[in-house]
Amino acid sequence: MPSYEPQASDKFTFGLWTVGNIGRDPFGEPTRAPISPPELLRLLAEVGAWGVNLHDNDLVPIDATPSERDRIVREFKATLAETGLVCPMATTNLFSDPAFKDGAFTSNDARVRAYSLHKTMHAIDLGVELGARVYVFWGGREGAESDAAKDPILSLQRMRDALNFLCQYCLDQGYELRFALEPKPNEPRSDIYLPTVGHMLAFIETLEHPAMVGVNPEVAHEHMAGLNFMHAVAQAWDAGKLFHIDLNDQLFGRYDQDFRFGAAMLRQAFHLVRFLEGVGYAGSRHFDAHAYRSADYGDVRAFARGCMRTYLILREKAQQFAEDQEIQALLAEIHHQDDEFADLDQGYRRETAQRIHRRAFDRHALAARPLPYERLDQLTTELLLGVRDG
Ligand code: GCO
Ligand code: MN
Ligand code: MN
Repeated sequence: MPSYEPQASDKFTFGLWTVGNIGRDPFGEPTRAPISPPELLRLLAEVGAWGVNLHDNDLVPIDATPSERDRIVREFKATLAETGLVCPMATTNLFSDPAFKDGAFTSNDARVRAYSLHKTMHAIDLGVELGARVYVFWGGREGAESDAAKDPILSLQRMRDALNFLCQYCLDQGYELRFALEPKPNEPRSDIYLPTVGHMLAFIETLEHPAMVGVNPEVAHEHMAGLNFMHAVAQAWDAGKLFHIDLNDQLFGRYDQDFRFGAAMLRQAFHLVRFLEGVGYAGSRHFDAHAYRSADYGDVRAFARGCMRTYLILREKAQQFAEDQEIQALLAEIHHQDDEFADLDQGYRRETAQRIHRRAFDRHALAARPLPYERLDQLTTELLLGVRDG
């Protein structure tokens, strides 16, 4: 029986805000006492995580003085060194403080937009100081409840201006940082601009430094929109834009759940892991999830271990899928080689066009070709249920 112990090479990371979540929800007060960032690092090291990510204010309170900030950061760096954890990603909290009640970069108030740049530049400095190479932008409040209040074109322009400004700031400082934009369709706003991975990918191409900018897709966010997360990730990968990923779980049509990875839609999680491992995704596998509100810190540890363990079990299942002779024989049958059309993947050529233009096709023969997807999918189910183990 494999141990499913996480290794550094798995690049499993958690946000300070994930294991540090205190179980507050819109209807109820916290169920867990807060624990300090150094204690959270020790918890993460104990469960076997490789790294930690943070918002500026997960570590440094928003009202800290410069000398308090320096002391907190010094202590945190010492605990990183003590635990061996790395900090590969950082981000800005542009949603908690009431100043951001109408968003940050898209706020209708120019002073709020300027403050957002100020706060993000400081947070970028902090991230770089901690060794981050990816900087995430989640525009939680970049949206609206009333379309009478905010202009979507102007908001997109403001978002673009802010990202151009901050890309240029990083270039100016000589920071080697890549930006990963994280779409979400709603919550906490009624509608958030750039709601899905597809929207974000299109938007990135309108920036001044598109090569510096990619996406940070999150399972829960595409599920909230009723979309296939793996397909979104595949499109990001195809565009060379999968800079980071937020793993958690979420049922369609529910509130923003942030469940433990694989807790709700296991088949989707399997195909996602099979995809990531298949293409050789080499970035962080970041869990942006939190334990149930009913959990104590013992159960929070079980939650964190569970995220990683499920990923590793699904990775093994993906390997099994790739080695299963019956499954592979079915796949070979489905993707059978057709020599007459082998040149189709070389794109347009006049001869190919003329040949295909002239050729007669037997539609009935095409339609009669068997596609044993039922058998294939049932074998996948049985593999996941553990009844195909040799
Ligand atoms: C959410 C988001 C956030 C972001 C985080 C990092 O739904 O609240 O997923 O957790 O990922 O702010 O930018
Ligand atoms: Mn989320
Ligand atoms: Mn997220």
